[in-house]
Amino acid sequence: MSPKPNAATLEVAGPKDLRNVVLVGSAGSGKTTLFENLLKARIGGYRGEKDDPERSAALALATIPGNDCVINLLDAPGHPDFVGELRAGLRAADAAIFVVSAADGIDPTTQVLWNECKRVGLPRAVVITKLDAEHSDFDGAIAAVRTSFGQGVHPAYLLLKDAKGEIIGNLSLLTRRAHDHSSGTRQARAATDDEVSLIDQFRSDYVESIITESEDDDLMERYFDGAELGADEVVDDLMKAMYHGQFFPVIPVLTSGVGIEELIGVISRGFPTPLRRVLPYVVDLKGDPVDLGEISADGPLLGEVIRTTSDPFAGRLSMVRLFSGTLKADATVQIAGQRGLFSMPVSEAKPDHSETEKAGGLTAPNGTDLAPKTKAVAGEIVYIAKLSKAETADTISAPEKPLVVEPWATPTPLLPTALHAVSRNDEDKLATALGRLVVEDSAVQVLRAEGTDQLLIWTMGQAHNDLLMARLKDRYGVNVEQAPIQVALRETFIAPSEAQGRHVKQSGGHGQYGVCHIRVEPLERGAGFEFVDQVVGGAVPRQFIPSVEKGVRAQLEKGTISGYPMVDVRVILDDGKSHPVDSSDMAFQSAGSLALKEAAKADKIALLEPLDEVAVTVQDAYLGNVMTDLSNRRGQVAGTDPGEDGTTTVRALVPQSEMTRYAIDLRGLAQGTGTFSRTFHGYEIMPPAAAQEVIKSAQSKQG
Ligand SMILES: Nc1nc2c(ncn2[C@@H]2O[C@H](COP(=O)(O)OP(=O)(O)OP(=O)(O)O)[C@@H](O)[C@H]2O)c(=O)[nH]1
Ligand SMILES: [Mg+2]
Repeated sequence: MSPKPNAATLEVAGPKDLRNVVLVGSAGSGKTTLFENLLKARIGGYRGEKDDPERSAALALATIPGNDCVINLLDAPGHPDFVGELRAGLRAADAAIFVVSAADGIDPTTQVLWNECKRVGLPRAVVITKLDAEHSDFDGAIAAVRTSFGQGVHPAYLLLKDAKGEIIGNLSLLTRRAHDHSSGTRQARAATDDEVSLIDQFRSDYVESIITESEDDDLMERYFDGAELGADEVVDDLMKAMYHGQFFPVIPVLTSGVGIEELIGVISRGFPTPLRRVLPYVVDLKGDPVDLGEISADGPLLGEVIRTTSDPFAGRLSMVRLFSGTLKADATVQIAGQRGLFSMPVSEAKPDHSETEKAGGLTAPNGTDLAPKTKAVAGEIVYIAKLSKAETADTISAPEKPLVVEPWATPTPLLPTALHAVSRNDEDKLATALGRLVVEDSAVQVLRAEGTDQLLIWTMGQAHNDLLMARLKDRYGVNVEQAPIQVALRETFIAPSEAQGRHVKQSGGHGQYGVCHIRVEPLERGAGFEFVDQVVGGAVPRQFIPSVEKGVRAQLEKGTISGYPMVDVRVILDDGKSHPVDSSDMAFQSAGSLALKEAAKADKIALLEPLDEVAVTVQDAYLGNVMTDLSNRRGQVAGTDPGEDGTTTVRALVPQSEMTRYAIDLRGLAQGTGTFSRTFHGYEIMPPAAAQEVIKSAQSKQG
């Protein structure tokens, strides 16, 4: 028999004693309420503040004693902006509870998430909430859940109602017992005859599914021979049935406490232990696959950084899920973030790295507090202090046996906003504050835009953006303003042109004299700038030819009619005039610059705009919407590829200026089921009407 976990300190003896569970579901479905009620049931007071935007934006972790086990509960955000936290939560957990509100049903995003969990075979259960709300009914909710999640969904309990129809408890299909809360506390009793006959309408279906999905031949044989199976026998098979990822018990839970103890029971006896965890792909530092064999506390150390927080005083704190081995509090660990080993894109902001560092203390949640620990074993979720080099999704292993886990796909922030500090004082604090935000939140990127020099913050959506702005102000005291995104346009020539540039000032004293003639020819996209010297007979003296080029280049930088730099042109200097005394470097620079301006007649010039290669993946039902919208954004569709689970990916070239709010707009277009990526493609000519707008506004600015 395995040693029992100590409920007082929640000390875990081995992986068998643990259950790691994440609560997922749409925003407002009742995850945090359920989390708090589970805490309240087992450890008394809880500290959570509901409807706090910070609370709905981040993964929360707490530990409660289960029935002969310790339960690590993770509460994930439901809002799609915080999907990064949700993904981290799925990585840390061994099973997921889908929290579905009977009043609101299942939205397409939750459906997508279910399909994802199905693909990786993550064991799941369903909790139905808001059964007390008007117009909500349990049978309807079950039917909806079945339609969305499939036939493997089976209610484990029926509702117990009083004469007025109020829900006062539940009836267990398995044990045929009633849990009655009408007295204010939970009273368990044998079901009455009437209740039993109700239970028996559903019981055989439920039991049969468990036995079938657990693939327990012995029990199956006895069952079909007509033997009456004890609840305990069947419960033992529940974990197997859930583990196979085909059987999903449904537990109705009310804020009055109905269903809470039963849920803890199902988690304790039905949810898989960390020993059952299907490990992500693991390699060594050379990228060769490593087989860790059976998971155990004696195996090689393997953990993954789930979240990172940083405190100005305490430093960095890494939440780490241990998959294998044992971690000692003062151990020196190997930290590796090596996306390159898995052919994943490596960003400049987060380069691949691998180094050792001494852990600065080990803690684990005890209820909602943190308690120090001397060691932690496979399956535990712990906090390691002061790993200054560890980032979210990095692997923690032993320096003698360095390992790297294939990181989960962290979402790419796709909503850019431009920001600037309000005052000088804010400016001074801004860089440090942004640096902190980026460390804590792997779904935010900050960069200075090339071409426009705007400071851009890329987030997952409006709610994420608003939260970060609030953090800047409230936590770091930095006031910022947001501005519309500018797109880095370019000018170019679309037809050959020529002009003379004349800089002649000879009124007394030392004059200035420089005259040049240039021909300008368009070049292909991306060619940049070419300068060709075709001067014959010293019309422009040798020493002033570089001066003309310098003048032309300076004007290219400034552009000619729009204020945007000019690219993709060849300038041929073919003639000019000079003066033996008054010619100078300055005069010829000025002549060069004037010549380019002169050559830039309105009909010879066009604006270029940056285009992105965009790939949008949506459920087929929304494909039409998305295609129409892309063409409204002046997108050129390059093709469509059918994908998994009734999705299609559309590839298109779309002007960047049309993409700035796409992260928000796509949600509406595809009911939250769409995802997209964008990479810079190149510059193309902007339609004349749009270009005219830009030129007009540039000229009005010049006054
Ligand atoms: N009537 C009723 N209201 C509930 C129930 N569960 C939650 N609520 C309310 O629903 C609202 C949202 O609940 P939360 O627990 O914050 O929802 P959540 O799923 O954590 O939401 P996000 O964190 O934003 O994804 C709160 O106002 C709760 O009080 C329930 O069973 N019945
Ligand atoms: Mg919540």
